Amino acid sequence: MTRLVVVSNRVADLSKGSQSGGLAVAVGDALQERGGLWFGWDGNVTAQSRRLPANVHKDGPVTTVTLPLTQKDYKEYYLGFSNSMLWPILHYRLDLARFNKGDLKGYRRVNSKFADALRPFLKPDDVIWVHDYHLIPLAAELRQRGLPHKIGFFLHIPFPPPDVLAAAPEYEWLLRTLFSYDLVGFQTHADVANFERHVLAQGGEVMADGQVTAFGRTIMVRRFPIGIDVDAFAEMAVTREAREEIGRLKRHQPAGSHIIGVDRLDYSKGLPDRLRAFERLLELYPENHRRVSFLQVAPPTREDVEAYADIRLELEGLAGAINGRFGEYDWTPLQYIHRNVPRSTLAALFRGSQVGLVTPLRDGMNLVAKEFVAAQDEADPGALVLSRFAGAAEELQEALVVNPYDVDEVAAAMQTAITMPVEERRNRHAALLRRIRQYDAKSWQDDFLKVLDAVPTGPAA
Ligand code: ADQ
Repeated sequence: MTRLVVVSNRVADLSKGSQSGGLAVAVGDALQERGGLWFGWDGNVTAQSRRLPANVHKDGPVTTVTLPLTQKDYKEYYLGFSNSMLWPILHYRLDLARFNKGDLKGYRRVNSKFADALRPFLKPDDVIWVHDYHLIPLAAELRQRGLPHKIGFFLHIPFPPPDVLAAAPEYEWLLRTLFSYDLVGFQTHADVANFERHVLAQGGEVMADGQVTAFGRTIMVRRFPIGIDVDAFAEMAVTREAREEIGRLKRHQPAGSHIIGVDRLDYSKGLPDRLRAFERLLELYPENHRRVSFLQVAPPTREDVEAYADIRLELEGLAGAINGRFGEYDWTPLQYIHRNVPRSTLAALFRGSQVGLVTPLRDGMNLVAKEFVAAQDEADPGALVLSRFAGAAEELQEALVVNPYDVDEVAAAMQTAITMPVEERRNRHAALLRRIRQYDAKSWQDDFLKVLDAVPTGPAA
């Protein structure tokens, strides 16, 4: 089997095992199995502008190679083009996108630096798997250096239609660079369909078997909905420590039903609308007073980007207003935690809650929805309220699927979830559990790598 090289903006700590989520679980297994190399930013920002040597760390069959970013790279590539331009545009938030020519230069510069730094570590037969919006032009940079490797790309976040993405500066260049890959993977059918619209608008061709031709090159394009390690997450929810956590939750918040939300504090996650929907629940269905409590865990993220500071203030204001209006000396309707929480605690909190509230305005997939399902007690499961704009809604149709912008609809779905008979909860949960098992983290990475291994490499664009 050929060696796997994973490239992503950040490199996860594989030694943390089940404590790490997302990408670490999903690609960690493949790296361990095939042997491989994980390359990316080490998370440090240096004052020096001269290039520092990469840190190389070998742990069994896996080598990690990481680099710091300079202040300028951090500002332009990371905070600027990646997170103040691409992230909002790819989440359909043109109103929040901030364009700056210097940022675009920085984005190109860091992709070029990554290609230079990665090159000496590559062996002729390596298969390269690049992740996410920070690194869209990386394959084009590698091809410019004459590298003939098989290269796949997976986009973890949504891919919007031409009318939206065309607002990105150098939009055609960005699209063209995707054609330097051999395989491009998206989370959903909707994302693949959007990509095909771009291709047709460029005069390209879309074939029935997933092959797509444009800019003189044919590549494979497919959906690979990312999943979780269901058993590992479920196990975390039933340990002795987890049972104690659930006991504590119930003692401190003895209300009858617990609603839980867990998201990075990102404007794409729809948190202000979610809090307003909870307020509507208390207005429209007063029987929930003293009986329902809502815990929102929202750790800080990208606080150096302006739009993120704004949402924090908005959320704190809303949380205070709701508790001020409805709270009693012995009932706090809403708890808001602005911190990271160990994943084992999250698993316990999911299991101890009757309603999982996952209402992003836009999300590539949303793994929290799948984790909530995995953590439930099959005999007495909680119900999932899920935004139709989360990629997960394509698969998780047995959830209560809602429009997150319509706070009355979300409040009504919460009420349905709170009052749902156990039989219906069991049926819905069994169907959801089947779905998340059908295509889990392992199937996702196996499937992507199987398709990447099988695609022919075309001539470099
Ligand atoms: P994210 O936007 O980060 O990921 P998500 O898929 O929900 O969103 O994954 C978040 C992960 O972080 C989950 O595993 C969750 O348990 C964990 N987490 C959240 N809050 C936490 C807290 N307070 N403490 C500890 N852990 C916490 C991006 C895309 C998604 C896509 C994933 C994977 O935006 O759409 O599903 O990548 O492709």
